[in-house]
This record gives sequence, structure tokens and C-alpha cells, in this order.
Amino acid sequence: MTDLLKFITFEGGEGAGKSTQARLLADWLRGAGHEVVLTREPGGSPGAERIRTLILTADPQPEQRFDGLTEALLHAAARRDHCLKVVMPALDRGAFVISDRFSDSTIAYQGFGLGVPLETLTRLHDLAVPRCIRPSTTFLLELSPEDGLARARHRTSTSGPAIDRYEAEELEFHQRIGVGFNAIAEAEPNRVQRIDAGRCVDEAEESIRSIIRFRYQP
Ligand code: Z5A
Repeated sequence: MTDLLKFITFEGGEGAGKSTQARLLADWLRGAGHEVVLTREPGGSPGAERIRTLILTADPQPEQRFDGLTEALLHAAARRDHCLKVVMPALDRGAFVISDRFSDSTIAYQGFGLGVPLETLTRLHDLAVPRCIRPSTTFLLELSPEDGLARARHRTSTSGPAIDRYEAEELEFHQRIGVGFNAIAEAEPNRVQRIDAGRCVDEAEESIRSIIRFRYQP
């Protein structure tokens, strides 16, 4: 039977440390003997990874870029494939699933960031996501957009991939994303656990572990 309790997501703005903390949590739970599927959105399944490339490769001509609803439809299509091929099968066999971003990102980016009505996004979620699954715990890594972009750009300049479609947006866009995540956290304070991502990696990691210990006693 699908154990939705074991579905955990990481959310937040660019460069907040989601991938770092998701990986650390997965390693810790594996060390405690659990099966863990560490995955991400957009992407996570071969089909969804192809859609990811489509979304994140911005057309250099602004007037040729996808509008907000087109992006939301692409994210929903990727999410459906990811859920069908990876998330549901893993939850069905009792594994933890840790996803680096999920549907809260659509609300924050395409809703608050690009102005797609939230009601449209909710309908899209209900249509695309099998059994309308939602995570039981979401860690929202909170960091100012200025600091997050600086971290992401430092990583890009030293080792990472080229700046993507969202990284290229101006600061005001990223501020709206922060407002969006804040609204989500206020609406669902039990599911969404706020983590101060401005601290060092170890301190943020320990906050996350203590919440996991309390909720799951792994
Ligand atoms: N998107 C959307 O619009 N709609 C949707 O429905 C979904 C997504 C699902 C995916 O980008 C984009 O898709 C995303 C939203 C959009 N775009 N944005 N912006 P992505 O997957 O390529 O990138 P990301 O999700 O934004 O993550 P990121 O930039 O890779 O950052 P992160 O995962 O939060 O951080 P990190 O990689 O763990 O750390 C960044 C750097 O900071 C790295 O060098 C770390 O070593 C360092 N770091 C990490 N933690 C710390 C601490 N505590 N102190 C100092 N330095 C740290």
C-alpha cells in the first residue's frame, strides 16, 4: 500500500541548499537501514528529464519564451511521468521518497512568479498527479533571494551548468517566489517545516534530522 507518510520534499528559492540537504537526509536514512529514492523536479524519470531540458533551456529571445501557463503544463506533464514511473512505485514498496522540489514550486514560480491563477494550478495538479498525492513533510529552506542567487551563481561559475531560465530572471521575480513559498508555509504549517538556510550546512542538517526523528523515529 502507498505510504504517503514517507514522501518528503525540499522547497525554496534558488541556491538555498535543497540539493545539499536532500542528499544528506537520504544518506542519513540509508545509514539507518531504509530504502530511499532521492529524486528531483522537474525531472526524476527519463521522460520528465527530457521535459526538464525543454523547460530550463530558455529561448534567448524573450518574446519566444513559453508563457506561464505553458510552463505550468510542461511541469505538470513532467510531474505526472515522474509520479507514475518513480514516486508511486517507490512509495508502494515502502521506500522513503525524497524529492528536490515538487508541486509547491509550481505554485511559487508559475503562480506567484508568472501570474498563473492558483485555481488553475490546483486543477492542473488534480488532473495530472496520480491519486493527487502530496508530500507529508516539506522542508522549506529559507534564504534571501540575494544570498541564494549569489550561492547559485558562485556554484555555476566554478563547476555547475550554465545559468538556466529561472536563474536569469531579475531579483523582483525571485522576491515574488519568496512571497509564494511564505504563503504556502502559512497555509500548511504542519506539513511545511521552515528551515533557516542562512546557517552553515551542519546546523541546517541537524534541524532537519530532529524533525525527522520526531515525525518518523527512523
Ligand atoms: N521550477 C518551476 O518553475 N516550477 C516547478 O514546478 C518546478 C521547478 C518543480 C529547477 O532548477 C528550476 O525549475 C527552479 C524552479 C523551477 N529554478 N529556479 N530558480 P534547478 O533544479 O536547476 O535548481 P534549483 O532547484 O533552484 O536548485 P539549485 O540552484 O541547484 O539550488 P539548491 O539545490 O537549493 O542548492 P544547492 O545546490 O544545494 O547549493 C547551492 C550552492 O550553495 C552549492 O555550491 C552548495 O555547496 C552551497 N551551499 C549549500 N548549503 C549551503 C550553506 N548552508 N551555506 C553555504 N553554502 C551552501
